Amino acid sequence: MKIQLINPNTSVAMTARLAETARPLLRPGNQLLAVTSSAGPASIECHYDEALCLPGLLQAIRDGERDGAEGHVIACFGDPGLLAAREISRHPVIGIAEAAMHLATWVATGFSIVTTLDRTKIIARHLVERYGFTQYCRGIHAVDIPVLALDGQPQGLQHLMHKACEEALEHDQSGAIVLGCAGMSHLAESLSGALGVPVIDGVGAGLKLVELLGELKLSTSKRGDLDYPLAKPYSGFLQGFAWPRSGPAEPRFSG
Ligand code: 5HY
Repeated sequence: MKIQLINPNTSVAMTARLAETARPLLRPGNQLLAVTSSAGPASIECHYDEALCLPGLLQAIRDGERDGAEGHVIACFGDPGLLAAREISRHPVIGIAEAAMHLATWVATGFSIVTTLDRTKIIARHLVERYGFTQYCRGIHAVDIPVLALDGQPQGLQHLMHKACEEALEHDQSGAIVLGCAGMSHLAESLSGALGVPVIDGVGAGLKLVELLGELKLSTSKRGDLDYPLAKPYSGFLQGFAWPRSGPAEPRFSG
């Protein structure tokens, strides 16, 4: 199974680190296609960034389908464009925030999210509410480091994250941590060992869930609202995004 891991921000260095952490998790025989969005913001840290990362992300999904991907992981904690991505693929598409939150509820009755900037906590809060995890999420905390600065401080970051997670567990009386940024992915295992609680990285979680859905032969339903988009003209610089550009990527399901 070919699984596409999409970093919807344009940091190639971050994609490389995500791929390094994710690749060892793959089941033997499966293949990882790690890609960086070719257009959009350098990092996704507000609603504006989220909105403008979408064309690049959706283009990457189209390209991935063309290249034989049989599942996609959207590696950004805001789960940008998740439902639109599902509309243009019949394969499983998983967002890392939804993946991590689901897993957290299976290993603890309450979890805390630790993310990057104070400002982006609201994006995580909106997702918690949309996914119906309000009764499980006991708190959302930030280390106040911009996404792209996560790369620059490997030593300091481990220490800072450890302290933030410890405080979150104590303050929220929670039993698990959900990492609130794809760029924290490589820290999950060491933090889990140091804190003695499950620390869940959505990138690994998303990848394993795509594998699971693939093995169970469960694909995105094309009945109802997740069917392929309706054909119509798009104008201006989005003209090329009109569906179908050259017919659906996959035959339509009849059911
Ligand atoms: C992420 N932004 O996972 C997020 C989440 C964040 O560029 N990749 C980004 O705000 O920390």
